[in-house]
Amino acid sequence: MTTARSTHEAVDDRYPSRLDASATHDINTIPRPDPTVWGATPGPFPATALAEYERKGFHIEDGLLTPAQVQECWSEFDRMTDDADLADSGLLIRERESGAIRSIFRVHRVSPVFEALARTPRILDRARQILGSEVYIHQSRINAMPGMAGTGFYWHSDFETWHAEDGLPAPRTVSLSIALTDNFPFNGGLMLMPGAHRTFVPCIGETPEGHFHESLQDQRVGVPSPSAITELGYEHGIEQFTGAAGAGLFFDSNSMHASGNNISPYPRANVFLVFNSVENAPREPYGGTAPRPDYLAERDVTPLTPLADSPFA
Ligand code: 6CS
Ligand code: FE
Repeated sequence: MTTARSTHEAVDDRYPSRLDASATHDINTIPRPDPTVWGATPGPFPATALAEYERKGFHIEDGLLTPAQVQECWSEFDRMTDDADLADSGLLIRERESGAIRSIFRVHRVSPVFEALARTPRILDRARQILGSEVYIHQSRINAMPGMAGTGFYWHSDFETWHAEDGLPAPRTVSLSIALTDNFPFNGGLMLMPGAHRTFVPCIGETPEGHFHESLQDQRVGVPSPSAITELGYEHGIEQFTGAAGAGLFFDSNSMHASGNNISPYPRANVFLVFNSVENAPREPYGGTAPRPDYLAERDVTPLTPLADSPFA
């Protein structure tokens, strides 16, 4: 599909988005042309889990990490929040109102603990099984969602942003969110529409240069229309990722997901590891803006190598 864009040349794009507001009259959702599970690579997921992932676009593994392994991650997160170098690195995103830490990006590079987690064979092999290839980390982050002051993330598809602003050609990307605190319905637990990953929702509105400076706190562009969200919500319903600390959610990059504000006293901190296929390396951003910084979208697609003596084995 060749898409006329407001200020840059037409490109061949199977997932057109960030379209002219003038096009609103004929914006339709697009049936996903790509698979959810790529090929038939053997791996740790049993067939039932893989079938659920294929059908719903996500799969939850309770107890993916033991309490001791969660504690190791939590202590590392705690250390990072007090790390002066990190504070000045640009990798910390703070809440607009409270100034509390909202996210820390690129944890797989700045922390040996989270690098080990990403290279843990039983986790790495699950990503390879879904994506059918060698994988690398496109993006990693800890979303902190502090108690009383944590603000959520409105409905969106991560792939829509990673396609338009980072240049990922296809949704051959899987995110793993691991709960570092208990995730409840009332402390910002992530919500997903089961099956909506098979629909791509073009978004209206051209991407401002440097959009990430505000989108990581409050995303306004690259957000589906209320009518598209309503249609998908009634078609697919909504499920929520809740569970004890240590639970892991594997979700497709085009899953429609959101999380509410956290007005409870209980923090909801999750680490996110975004595995991308080495066959899906970033190209020029399809939305026509300059590529985002590498802490949001790695450009080095060297495959991850398994860490045999990982503390998370
Ligand atoms: O822009 C991004 O890459 C980030 N934005 C959201 C709302 N989710 C994915 C990702 O962390
Ligand atoms: Fe997201």
